[in-house]
Amino acid sequence: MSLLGAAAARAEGLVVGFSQIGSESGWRAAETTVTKQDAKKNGDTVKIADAQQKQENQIKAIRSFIAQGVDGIFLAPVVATGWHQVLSEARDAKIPVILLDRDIDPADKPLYLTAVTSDSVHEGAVAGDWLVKTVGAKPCNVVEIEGTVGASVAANRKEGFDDEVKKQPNIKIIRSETGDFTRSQGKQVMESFIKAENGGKNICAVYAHNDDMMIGAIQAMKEAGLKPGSDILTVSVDSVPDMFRAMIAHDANATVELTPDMAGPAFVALGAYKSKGTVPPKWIETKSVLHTSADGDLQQVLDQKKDLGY
Ligand code: GYE
Repeated sequence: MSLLGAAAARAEGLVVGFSQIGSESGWRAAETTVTKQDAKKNGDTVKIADAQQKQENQIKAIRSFIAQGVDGIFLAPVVATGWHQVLSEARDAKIPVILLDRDIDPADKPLYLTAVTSDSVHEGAVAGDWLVKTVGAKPCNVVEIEGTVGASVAANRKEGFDDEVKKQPNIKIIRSETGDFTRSQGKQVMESFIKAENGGKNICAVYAHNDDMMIGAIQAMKEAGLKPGSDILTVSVDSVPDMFRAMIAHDANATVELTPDMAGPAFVALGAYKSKGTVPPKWIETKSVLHTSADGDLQQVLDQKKDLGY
């Protein structure tokens, strides 16, 4: 059955436990909001446990959801490893687990029903391709602000970007450090890059694994007297409203969009599985779209974001 068909037959009144990572980014906050909206719209109940970025809190939340006998568990895994034990407990309790927005160790694939995520290697490649096309043959030193260490999306966005820019010998990634997906750490990391690279004069572009870190980096560039978006090019991932505002103000150049509505397809898949035994595909992929400051429709796209939990 197609997922749309499954949507029509969606079972109502599901009780779902959602182990959410935290609220490290604007995208994450929107995902939480839209999950609550999805549940409400369809007569389901979602219990959200905020793990404050700690895997141990996620493990505790999952155990508590198992004890409560929920119909299903949504898990946004902060890191990729260390899930085997607790997901085996969910399987033994016959409670289906659906991953949202990040992946886990491939060896643990049998322990979840499906994963609703974007292709984060592709997102990195889209960002890299934009940079390659934008700088052409000009020499370009790139600094990279990485996401949370151990998170699948950080490793994948790095890999996709690296592979793409490797094709152009004039582009070099000169520094790479984690900013843990937060604005404040993105700013700090950029400050240290600027200091280490001749007041920023050696830097041609910044790649950040999410927009929030880039917004922090934009702040750091401005405070150092640099013009983000022209002195230093920017490309990041998420497409949060503040990044659209930054692009409209010409402080930023490009962002790869991913939807914060990962729970919508997860509810559909869980409903069809619970009511009819329909086994969903192992991966439900959401789309990634590039937006740049040269687009003519930034304001319209920004206005539409209100429907996405932003
Ligand atoms: O891009 C970032 C967030 O896992 C896809 O996590 C998600 C990422 C998102 O903190 O902003």
